[in-house]
Order: sequence, then C-alpha cells, then structure tokens
Amino acid sequence: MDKVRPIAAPLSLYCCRVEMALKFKGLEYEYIHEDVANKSSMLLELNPVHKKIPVLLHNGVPVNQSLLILEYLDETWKENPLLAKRSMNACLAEGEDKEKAIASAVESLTFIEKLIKGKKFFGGESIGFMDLALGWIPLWTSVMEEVGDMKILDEETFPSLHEWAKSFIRVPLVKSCMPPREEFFNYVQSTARYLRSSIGCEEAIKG
Ligand SMILES: N[C@@H](CCC(=O)N[C@@H](CS)C(=O)NCC(=O)O)C(=O)O
Repeated sequence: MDKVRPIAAPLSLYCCRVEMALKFKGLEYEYIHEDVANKSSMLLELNPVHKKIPVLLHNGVPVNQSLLILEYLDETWKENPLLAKRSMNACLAEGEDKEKAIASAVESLTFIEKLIKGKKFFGGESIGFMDLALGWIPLWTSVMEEVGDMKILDEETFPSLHEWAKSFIRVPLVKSCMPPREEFFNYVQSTARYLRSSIGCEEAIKG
C-alpha cells in the first residue's frame, strides 16, 4: 500500500492546503508534525533548498512546494480530480464522449474567461504567474482543435481570452520559448495517432 506522509504543521495554511487535498482525494496519510522554530534533520534533508513545510513523502520520495504537491496528488491519484481534464480527451474521443469532453473543456475556459475579462494580462498590464501558468492555452488549444476537428476556444464565446491569447503570444520572450506551430502540430498529431492505435481511445481518455 502507498505510504503517504505530509511533513507539516497545523498552523501553516500552506500545509492546510495540502491536507485539504489529501482529504478531498480520500487518501490515508500519516501526519508528521514539524516544528519550524526547531527544524528537524529530516526536513533539512528532504527540503534542503527552501527548508520549508509542507513536504509530502510518498513511499519515501519527497515532493516540495504546496501547489506542486497538489498537482502531484492529482496526477498520482485520479479520483476526485482537482484539475479539469485536458482538451486531449476531446481530441481523442468520438461521438457522445467527444461532446462531453468538449463541454468540460468549454466549462473550464468559461471560468478563465471571467478572470481575464477587462484585463490585458491576468496580473494586469504585464505578464505574471497566471499568464505563464496558462500560457499553453493559445498554441495547445488551436492545435488540438485542428487535430481533433473541433472548436473549443470560440472567439465569440471567449472574446477576452482571445484578446489575451493574441497579446500573450506577441510578447517577444513568449515567442522565443514557444515551439514552431508546424513542429508542434506534427508532434501532437503523431501522439494522438499513437494513443488512438496503441492503447485505444477508451484507455487514453481514462489516463
Ligand atoms: N511556497 C511554499 C511556502 C511554504 C512556507 O512558507 N512554509 C512556511 C510555514 S507556513 C515555513 O516552512 N516556514 C519556515 C521558514 O521559512 O523557515 C509552499 O507553497 O509550500
């Protein structure tokens, strides 16, 4: 059985974030109390860079940083997902499943549309954390739409997100880091073909 042990303290809200996720996922865990005023050698060894809690120990392997821990939990345990399913599902599925996956992707984008409305970037006038976190949307979505023969990021439904996407990909540093569209398209197309043929659509969607 998996051994899940958060090294944490009840008064740390970063730790509460992780504990909420563990409970939300329905995981059993063993809480290891840490006193940050007198840090344990275990904490210093497992988080030598920041020396902070929370640290999640999964079968002895440490994961640091509360938001990364949330992502790790979500990728490791699929039940009660914290993050919306990716649009790759809509691209791979067919028929009714495809419609459902598109509706789910559109629902997530509707939420994001509300956040960006009236702003140039998520943080205001210049790029911030959220812009980088969501910076995959413009290229990924447009390529998925083409490979999956579908429309997700419709300009009329998501005018603000469209404006943001245009401004974002025009920023020189963003441009310099993004892969060329054609190369990315070929990569996604061959990945989709591989997933459809080797593990079957059903499995790909679950995974
Ligand atoms: N970015 C970190 C922040 C964690 C953090 O600041 N933890 C505090 C407790 S609330 C800590 O360990 N402080 C000890 C120290 O700074 O030495 C996260 O999200 O996990």
